[in-house]
Amino acid sequence: MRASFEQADDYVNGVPAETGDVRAASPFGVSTFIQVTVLPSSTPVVMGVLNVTPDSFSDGGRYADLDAAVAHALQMIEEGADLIDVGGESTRPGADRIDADTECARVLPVIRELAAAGVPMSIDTSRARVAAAAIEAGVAMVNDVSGGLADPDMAGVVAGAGCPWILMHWRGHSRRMADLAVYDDVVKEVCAELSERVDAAVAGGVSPDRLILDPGLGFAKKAEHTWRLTAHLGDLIALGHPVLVGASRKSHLGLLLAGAEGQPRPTAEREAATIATTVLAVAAGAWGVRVHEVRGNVDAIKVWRAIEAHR
Ligand code: PMM
Repeated sequence: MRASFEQADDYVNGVPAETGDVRAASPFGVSTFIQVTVLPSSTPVVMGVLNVTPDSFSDGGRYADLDAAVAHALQMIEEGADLIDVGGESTRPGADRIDADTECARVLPVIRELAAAGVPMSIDTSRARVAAAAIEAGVAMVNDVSGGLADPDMAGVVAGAGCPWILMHWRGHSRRMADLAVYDDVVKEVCAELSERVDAAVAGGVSPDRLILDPGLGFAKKAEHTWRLTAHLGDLIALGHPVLVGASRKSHLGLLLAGAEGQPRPTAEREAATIATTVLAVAAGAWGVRVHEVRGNVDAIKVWRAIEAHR
């Protein structure tokens, strides 16, 4: 298991690199030992998805049991994941919301066990109360698919903790996001809307060097929007923050790989396509990728790095 990131003395996406083990300075406890906002550009972050939900689109129900969830997280770390993104609420299109207590009951036992094992984690939540409890239990980063829009208290929690915050592009909860996939120029609008989220986060007391941006592929986006954002990732990176890409197994890949009768390729069979998106994202300058199947993506990044090292 990788205990901390490599020393860095260069710049990533225009952000000055910081170094070192932050255990001593951490307000969260011993499991918070990674300095995750800034990294050498040669080391893209691989975030392994751990959905502790009964209904996520690709792995719903598989890791709802504590032992299965912990074992899967440890396996992803073994395969080379840099951190585990623990989520307790499905954000698949059309999903109903659950309450904060249910979300906490799903994620906290898993987080506590993984923290005890020294596993670096983020919490995938758009609720401030869940984020605060997860930080207390040992996560190092907040992954907020709403970019701070869903809960006005999120900025305060993140500012208080001083932890990194992933601001994903989002226009509304799962039930209504299909209706919100309307753009004149998706790249410009996503960049503008994310810039507003950065401004709001900073106004809420969060340091800009703690912010990571994410285009929110598939969230209030049709396949054509997702492809266009992927093709123009550089515009998002030019905003000056590390950029995370979550293309893993998403529906644009299922549609691209549809069978002769138009039926989307099943989620578990979208792995090769996911790996292609990973390579192209890191080659375009992405800070990291969020994936379900770690090994193949880590291998692909190693191939990319080997080629880069020989330029
Ligand atoms: N996608 C999902 C959930 N959380 N977080 C970020 N930052 N970016 C994403 O693209 C993203 C996310 C939906 O996928 P899942 O249901 O497989 O977790």
